[in-house]
Amino acid sequence: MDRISIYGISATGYHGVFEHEKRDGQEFIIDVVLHVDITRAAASDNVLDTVHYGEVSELVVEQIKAGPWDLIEKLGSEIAEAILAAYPSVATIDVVVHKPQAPIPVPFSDVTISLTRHQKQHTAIIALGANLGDPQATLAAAVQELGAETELLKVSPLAITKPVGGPPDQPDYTNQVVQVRTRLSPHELLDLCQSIEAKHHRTREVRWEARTLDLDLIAYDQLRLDDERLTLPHPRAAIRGFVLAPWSWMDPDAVLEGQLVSRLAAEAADTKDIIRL
Ligand code: A4P
Ligand code: MG
Repeated sequence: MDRISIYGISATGYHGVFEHEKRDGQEFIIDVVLHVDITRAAASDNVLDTVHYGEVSELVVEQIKAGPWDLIEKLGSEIAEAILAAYPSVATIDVVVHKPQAPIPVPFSDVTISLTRHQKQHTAIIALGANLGDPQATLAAAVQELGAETELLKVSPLAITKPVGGPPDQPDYTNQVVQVRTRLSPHELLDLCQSIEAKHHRTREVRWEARTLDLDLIAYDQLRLDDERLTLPHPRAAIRGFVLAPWSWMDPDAVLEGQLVSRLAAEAADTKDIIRL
């Protein structure tokens, strides 16, 4: 994995076991190494596609000034957790906390703690659909390809469904839903879905036209998100029987935004025409 490293971020903090440390403060110096995929930023040359090192440095200073805590172990851990929470694309972070003015009664040049923390695992629901080529073979390959990059937790039975929206006279769809566990961020998971679509010759000309493969990210933990590339949960999932029915077969207790998926499936207009294979 690629790395972004920032060394020597410093600020006054009030951490320490002794009262005078909490009263007078002293300098803390932090090094952070972010393990993050920078391929997309390298291609786009756009700062929005990477982790902004200026913002990370400000977050580190905020943590130095927070607390105070007794131990630099705690400070290091707080820094790691704050950065992982703010930047889901950071897979792993290394943090070094230096406390060169620590109250040590012999000459020394520095004291440090070093720690490494990983991004938490996330659970996501992905819906697959195809109505061109050999849909069943394509879905089987796509599920395998998802499984190579994430941990497949559940895979639904296949559903044969009538096309909803789009140009008339399309073939019936085959739809399926999977649940995965992953350390990928929502956008990295969308990138993965789109790279698998591309591999199966997905083209985009007319909205909701027939397609060799569509992979939609339906839900990612309980995350709500709306930017130019990604809306979560998927904005139409709650009314689409072709998503809800296979999802409810796979997981009868599944919930989408507080609503039971099986109940939403029963209410969706297209559910009555769905055949379970
Ligand atoms: N995008 C935003 N949020 C998401 C998300 N949560 N997951 C953006 C995936 N993509 C998301 O998607 C268009 C853009 O939406 C992407 O560039 C992405 O950045 P797309 O895959 O190019 O186009 P699409 O799938 O045709 O659009 P959309 O709006 O997702 O379509 P729907 O609403 O999912 O409908 N009938 C049956 N029976 N079975 C089907 O599978 N599928 C559709 C597509 C219509 N009718 C169908 C089926
Ligand atoms: Mg799609």
